Amino acid sequence: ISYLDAGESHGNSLCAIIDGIPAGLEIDESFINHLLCLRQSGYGRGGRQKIEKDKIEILSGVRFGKTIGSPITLKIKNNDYENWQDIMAPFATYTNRKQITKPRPGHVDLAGYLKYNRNDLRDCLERSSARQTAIRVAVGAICELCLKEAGVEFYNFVSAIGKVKANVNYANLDEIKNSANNELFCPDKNALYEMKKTIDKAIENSDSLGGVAEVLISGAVAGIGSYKWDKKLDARLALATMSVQAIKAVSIGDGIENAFKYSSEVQDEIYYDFNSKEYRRYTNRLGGIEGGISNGENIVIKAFMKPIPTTRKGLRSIDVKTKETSVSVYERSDVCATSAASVVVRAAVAYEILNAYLEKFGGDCMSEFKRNVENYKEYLKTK
Ligand code: EPS
Repeated sequence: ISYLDAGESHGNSLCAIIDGIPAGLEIDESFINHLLCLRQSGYGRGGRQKIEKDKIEILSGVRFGKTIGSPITLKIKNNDYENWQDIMAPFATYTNRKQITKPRPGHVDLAGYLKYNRNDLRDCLERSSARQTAIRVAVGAICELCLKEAGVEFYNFVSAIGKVKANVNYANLDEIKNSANNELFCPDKNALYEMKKTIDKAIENSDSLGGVAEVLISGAVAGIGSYKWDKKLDARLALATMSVQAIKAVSIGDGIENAFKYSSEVQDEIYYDFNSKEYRRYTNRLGGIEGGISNGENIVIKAFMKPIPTTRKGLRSIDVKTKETSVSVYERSDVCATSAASVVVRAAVAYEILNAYLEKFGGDCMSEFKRNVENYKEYLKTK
């Protein structure tokens, strides 16, 4: 499958066209809208979320509630467009209202200004804004619906905000699932309290915070991915994760901590489960992928998010028109969006997992896809 998405943060709407989703997939709009709503929530979000109420509109590729094999067109309206039409409509008459000339360190402003030869930094920040992630979540939700039918489930949560780290029990899927009900999607209630306090402090100091957003995937069969460098599952998940705004590092399982340990403290030892007829591991420190191929354990992806670059107090910068030293411009912004990022990373990796599944199992239609997955699961029990 592939998709292309478009839309400016304060433009008319966000949209995407997805190609290659098998025919016959039942589209549960409420599931897509649930994930859109989850992405909009989270302690530390900014004023924009009070304006938007993201809701999916499907313009093509679905009839009587099911996909028909043709490209699926998705749209999410930007409510805020109403307040920006005079400068964001494609043929608006020129005015320098809200023109930006003082780039924010850490944002795309300056690099985009140089690359695309614009005069107004708004031309660059509009597309790179994390508003884009709303449509990505909708694409990921459709991928998830398809994978759900093959027994694959996705869970997103937050394991750190700034210096506050959560104690996560990866074996307790219920605890991880329930974390979606609290304000930061954190499975550790004690850490949640401290996380909120540290966000309050950032608000007080006109600063911002990042954190660690995680995704756990259960039910993925062993054998997804490949030896080949660009087909390796971990490489593809890393690409998807790093493409999410403000994510600056990624690990599969304990990838980062493992670099500082002995091998005996890292590798996941193997046993055979005679009941389920599966090869299992005593631990899952490698996050379910070995040699670029899934091993049947839960796949765990950790995304490390830097603090949002837009801060009320600003940072030293220059005015690109005058070259005079100045302070970066303040645009309304979130203080911490790590919980939102966990929903976005979930969507980004769902797309990659579905692609890897379709490569292995084929799938012009859902019945073919599911039959091939089931046959393979039976085969695995004979090994
Ligand atoms: C963003 C700036 C803010 C965020 C936005 C990402 O937008 P605005 O300037 O309209 O207040 O709220 O994120 C979203 C709109 C969203 O839906 O996640 C940025 O500069 O990246």
